[in-house]
Amino acid sequence: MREDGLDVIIDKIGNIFGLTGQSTGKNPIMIGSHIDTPNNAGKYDGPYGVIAGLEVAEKLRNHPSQSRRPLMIAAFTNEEGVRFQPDMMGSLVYAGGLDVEMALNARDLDGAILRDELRRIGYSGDMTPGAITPHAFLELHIEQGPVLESDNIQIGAVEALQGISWQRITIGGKANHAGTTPTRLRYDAGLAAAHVITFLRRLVTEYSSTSVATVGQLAFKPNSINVVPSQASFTVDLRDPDEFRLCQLEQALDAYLGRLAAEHCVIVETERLARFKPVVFDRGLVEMIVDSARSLEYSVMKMTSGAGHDAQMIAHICPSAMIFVPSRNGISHDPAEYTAPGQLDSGLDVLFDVVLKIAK
Ligand code: HGY
Ligand code: MN
Ligand code: MN
Repeated sequence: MREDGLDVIIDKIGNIFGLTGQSTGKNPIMIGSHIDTPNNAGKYDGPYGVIAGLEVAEKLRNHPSQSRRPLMIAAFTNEEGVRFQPDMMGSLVYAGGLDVEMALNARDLDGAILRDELRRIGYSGDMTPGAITPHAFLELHIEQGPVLESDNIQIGAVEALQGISWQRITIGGKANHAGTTPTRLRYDAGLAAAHVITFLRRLVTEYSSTSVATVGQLAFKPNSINVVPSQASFTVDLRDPDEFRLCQLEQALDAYLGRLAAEHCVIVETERLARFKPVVFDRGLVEMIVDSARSLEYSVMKMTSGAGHDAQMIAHICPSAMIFVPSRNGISHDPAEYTAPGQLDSGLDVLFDVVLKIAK
């Protein structure tokens, strides 16, 4: 950002912003995404939207109709929420959905505190999160799913984003010898966890085709080959585009955990890690994206995002929308994540055209 001559400011949660042309004194058009990833993931999810912002700033700098609005390129902190929860943390704090001091107290599984880690890497900034209200927010992002590729569509005009519920479940059983303990005398936390995982798949399969459930992280204690697990700690990620259905999934899981505790004589504790309602993006911006794609002769479709994004948070403080480009084989959050250069360019073309429209 500095090499491109942007004024760089860092806020208290480590969000990185590059500003141009703020002399007009108007609220900026914000373009951005995130530069963090899950462990062992791809290289497009996030960085594509930030680098595209730099490209737009570059193209606008030399553009005859110099943007009549400042640009604010954003790289939000900890969008993935893999190390510190909740996810979309930087944009959530920026949008006023989470107190910055509370967020800075987040701890990772090794006990490291976010506040100290930001200081250690030199991104504990001074700017108050939310101090600059964007005029509009656009996030260019890979789809991370199979829809655009399978429908052979070049651009996604994202009109909505599904709700997300994250929790950590800790099941307490009783450690005992793997050889001498008869089955009927076991309080096996590992077995109980396995029941929850298969219950969740049954739940979403039987309940609704739009619901998904994921247990992505699981750890046993004492985690020894010859000891019945005394503890199983795992995460549950529930999603659905409809808030009512998402609540029903959460309640069904809660009721199941109550029955499980009784039947297996184990202790079940839950900790909420993140909870975001579905979001509908700004209709006017979505139509602009459709019009720009069509005028650039790209095929385009409106769609709902299955993944969480920073736009989900910034939508609470200004008109926001997203532009998707296809993901090869619908793969993401994996090193196999890939989008071809021509596809990346088409997304940038549409983003630039929409920014010009908004600036006018
Ligand atoms: O979990 C998500 O959907 C996003 O990638 N953080
Ligand atoms: Mn992302
Ligand atoms: Mn991601």
